[in-house]
Amino acid sequence: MIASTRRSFLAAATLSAAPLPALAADRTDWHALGEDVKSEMAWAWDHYRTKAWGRDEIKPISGTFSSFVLPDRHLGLSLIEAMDTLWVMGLDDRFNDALHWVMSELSFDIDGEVQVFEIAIRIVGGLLSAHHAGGEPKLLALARDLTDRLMPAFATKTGLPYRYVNLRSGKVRDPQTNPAEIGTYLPEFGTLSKLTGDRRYYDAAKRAQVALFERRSKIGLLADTIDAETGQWLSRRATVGPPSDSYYEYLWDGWQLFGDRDCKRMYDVCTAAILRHQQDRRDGRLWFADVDFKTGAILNRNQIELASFYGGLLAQGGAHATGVACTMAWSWLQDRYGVLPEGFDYGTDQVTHASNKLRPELADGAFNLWLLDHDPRWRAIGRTHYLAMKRWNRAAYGYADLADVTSDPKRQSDHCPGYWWSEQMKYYYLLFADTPRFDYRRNYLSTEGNVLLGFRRP
Ligand code: IFL
Repeated sequence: MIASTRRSFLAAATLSAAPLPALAADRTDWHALGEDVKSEMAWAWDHYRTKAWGRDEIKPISGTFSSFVLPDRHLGLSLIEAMDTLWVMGLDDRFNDALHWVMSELSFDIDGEVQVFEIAIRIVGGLLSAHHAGGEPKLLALARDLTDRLMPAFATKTGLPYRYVNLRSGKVRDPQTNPAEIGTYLPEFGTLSKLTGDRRYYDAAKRAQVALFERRSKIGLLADTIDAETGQWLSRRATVGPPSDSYYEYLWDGWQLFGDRDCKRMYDVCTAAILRHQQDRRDGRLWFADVDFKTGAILNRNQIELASFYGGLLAQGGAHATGVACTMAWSWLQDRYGVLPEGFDYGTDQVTHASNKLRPELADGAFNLWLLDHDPRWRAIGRTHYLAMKRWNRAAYGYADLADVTSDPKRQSDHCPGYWWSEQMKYYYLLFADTPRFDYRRNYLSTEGNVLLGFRRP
């Protein structure tokens, strides 16, 4: 429970999405703000419990639900994604309630095709982080069973995985893939290998990363579409945004989490090429342009919101000043629109996609920077992100996507993505609350915000 004076500060702050004056940063009661995040999580969870229990995603305006993983079945996606966030916030009864559902209801013996990347980062990662939080062995067994069902996708000549696999038959589909869907497995699969003693998961995930790295151009860049069967590139666009973003993140993470020197070398080579060919300054702000992966020629200056995590990664990887500059450019854009649009072209100064799918990336970047240097501006950026979300995205039964961040008022749409439960609510809380349940010096959060290292059980 937070004191009423704190409540009134928070209520007043939610009235405006404009950046708060610098002075307010000094006066913010961060602990109270952390408690506010926790109470919003509990409020949204209780609506999910009533309206969409065991379903993939709640529709927060209508109080109905939608599936994500399979067209006609639910795997409790939001529930699994929420578990370690509930735990780190100390919402233990709700965590145990979710655990009970997972133990009694969840099974992956389904004749249905899933997207390997999404399942790995969200469900394998969600089960592993819940296991890290609560220690329940069945969570590890479920994560292993699910990963075993994904493994046929990695059995290619090239080592580059297919995008889809049938959970029961192992039938694979769609070799036309991209860096993120090739190389975003090592932390989850490697953790599984560590916990089970079975190397196959680590090896498959790393082989995919290496197979892509070996296909970099002479100037060290990767394009964004490739055929997993032939290993031939199908495009020439190099980007740090989707669908390449988390490939780079997981190279660094392989080093951070497992001390894998190959991962560090691959990260360093890729990053040196990106810094050399993609940095582009405009009006004093630093962006990363999309370029031709063979020549480095700029193709476009369109920025996808998902790339706003990148400054945090650069700083983690040692390019601190560049990471700060990159994050500050996205913070400027956040201040301009209140909420980041999905697409913005800094060349034309125009919004290219006006929606925002309740995205966590800028909060992710700010949190990673905070872990590194504790500069108060990262907390301030996280606070702006959180208060704007409270103002614009809060609906009757939870938090909703925005259809248009440029309209006044901003228009909501009836969907809450599963990652909301795993990502920004956790980043905000960790950023503000200074909780003893988390080791702020030695930790690891996956691309989906799943904590695979750093929880401290009371
Ligand atoms: O699933 C989320 C994760 O952060 C990711 N890509 C996009 C999602 C959030 O925007 O890697």
